[in-house]
Amino acid sequence: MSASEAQPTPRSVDAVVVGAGFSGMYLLHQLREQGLSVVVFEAGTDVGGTWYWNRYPGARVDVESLAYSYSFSPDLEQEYQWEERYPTQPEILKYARHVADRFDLRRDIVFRTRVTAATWEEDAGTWLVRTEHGDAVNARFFVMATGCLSASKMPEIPGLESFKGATYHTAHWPHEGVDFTGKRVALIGTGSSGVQSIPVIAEQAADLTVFQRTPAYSLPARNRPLRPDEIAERKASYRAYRQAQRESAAGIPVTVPTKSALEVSDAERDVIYEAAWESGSLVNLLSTFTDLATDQAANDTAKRWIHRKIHEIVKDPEVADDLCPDYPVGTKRPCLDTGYYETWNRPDVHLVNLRRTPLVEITEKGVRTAEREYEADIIVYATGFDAMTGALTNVDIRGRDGVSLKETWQAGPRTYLGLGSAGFPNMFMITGPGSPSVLSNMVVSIEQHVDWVAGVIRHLDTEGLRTIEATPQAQDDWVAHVNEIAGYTLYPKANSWYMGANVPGKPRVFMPYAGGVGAYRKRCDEVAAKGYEGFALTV
Ligand code: NA7
Repeated sequence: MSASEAQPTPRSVDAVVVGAGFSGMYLLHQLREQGLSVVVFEAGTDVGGTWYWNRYPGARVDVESLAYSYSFSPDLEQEYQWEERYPTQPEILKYARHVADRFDLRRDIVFRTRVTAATWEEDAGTWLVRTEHGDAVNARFFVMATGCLSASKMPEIPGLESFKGATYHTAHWPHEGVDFTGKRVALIGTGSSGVQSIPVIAEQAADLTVFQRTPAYSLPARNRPLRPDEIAERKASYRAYRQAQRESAAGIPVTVPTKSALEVSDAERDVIYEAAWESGSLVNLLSTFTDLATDQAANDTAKRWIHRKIHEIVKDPEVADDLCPDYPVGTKRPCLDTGYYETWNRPDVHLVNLRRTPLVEITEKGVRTAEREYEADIIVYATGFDAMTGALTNVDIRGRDGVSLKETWQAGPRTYLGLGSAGFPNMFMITGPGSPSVLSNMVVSIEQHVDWVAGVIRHLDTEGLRTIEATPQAQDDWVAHVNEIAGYTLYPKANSWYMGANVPGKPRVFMPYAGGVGAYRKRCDEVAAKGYEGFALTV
């Protein structure tokens, strides 16, 4: 069945899933294997989620392909041939499509369809889910598999509509691509999307001006084709590797550090940082010492070292200064790049530091700062997402007594384990706020959540139970625990999207769980083993 073929929407199913990214695809497969009827609604015309939408030039994953892939099917693992160490967006999308075909997923996915509302109907004990096309489906279970970075965000700048040239957001890139040849390009935003696309756009454009509010820490990816021997070796040891992923802190096994950054000599530290820089692995960099995430002085050593590196590569000292972040390393999402810092040595690439000269407005002709107007033919917005909660609160979700999820979360998201929220029975979130999610290899966290949700549904059905819902007490305790763990770290020191700081008016709350994937999984397993402790189950 082709992705675009219209499919009839059933009126009543066991489970409605929102989103056909890596979460929704695996959830569909798992629940179907358990004999449930499932419908997945997907706004795009095909599977892939993040990797369907984010087609900007240079888009790549920052986790290695042999680790950033499903583990649920050993056959899939053995059959699939990854080509690059850090695959491009088209390669990952190809993988998602392959999985959809191989497990015949598309027949239960309704494409080009956004879910607009979901209401818990107390008497029926089901969710009524509505779509933009007016379909209404009843389901015992409602799962938001909408991803952490899917509600894209345009900046709050006056005059957005007045620009007469072409405008693109990195998260809504045209499928046919964009030809920058001979164009003057303005690009706003220097998170991962900006950092990855800037070198590629610079190659093509006549001239590129980048408007930077906050610089990123970026590590050269040192991407390369995978060697046959390393693929064979991983395939021969996949089971053990997957287990190590599940037990690790970030879903990527690394050598666990044993030393503080402050207990080694400057020379020894330099050698260790240089090796991490050369390795092209973010997790290696962040795992160099025990205390980078928790101790300011320790983190300062990494910060100074990276600043030095930036100054070594970027020839203009003023530009290099502007590219040096002042927040602790790792407290905003670090980036993985190909030729990012080198690009600043090009004569046709210019940096505007918005901290010095703020952005005032978008004009007919381009971008105006407090200092001057920059004319452009194309504006690229690499301005990110209303992360972690945006996609959840964009749907009008109403739980018991018509209570709205959006209103309930006005002061910040409140969940138990990032899986459920009190007042919203039989509703689950895959990698919701309060779970490791964006601090981890997403595929590992997605699989863990999907397995857990599939397990709880199996439990309910086996025991003849009808509903499950987080208790307010368990939720309060979990929120306190998430905050307590974040409080031990330096994360709250940066204005990051982890903190909701990139969205004006969004409460400043550290949203992901920083306790590590392994420890978190253990906690979820214990909760299940104790009969879903902290959840109320009813017949
Ligand atoms: P990010 O990481 O949220 O980056 C967005 C960038 O856009 C960031 O540099 C922002 O600066 C900047 N931004 C946002 N709004 C504005 C306004 N109004 N003016 C100027 N600059 C602005 O999103 P990405 O798409 O790059 O990456 C998202 C994740 O995808 C990434 O972390 C990886 O996990 C993969 P700010 O930092 O807010 O000052």
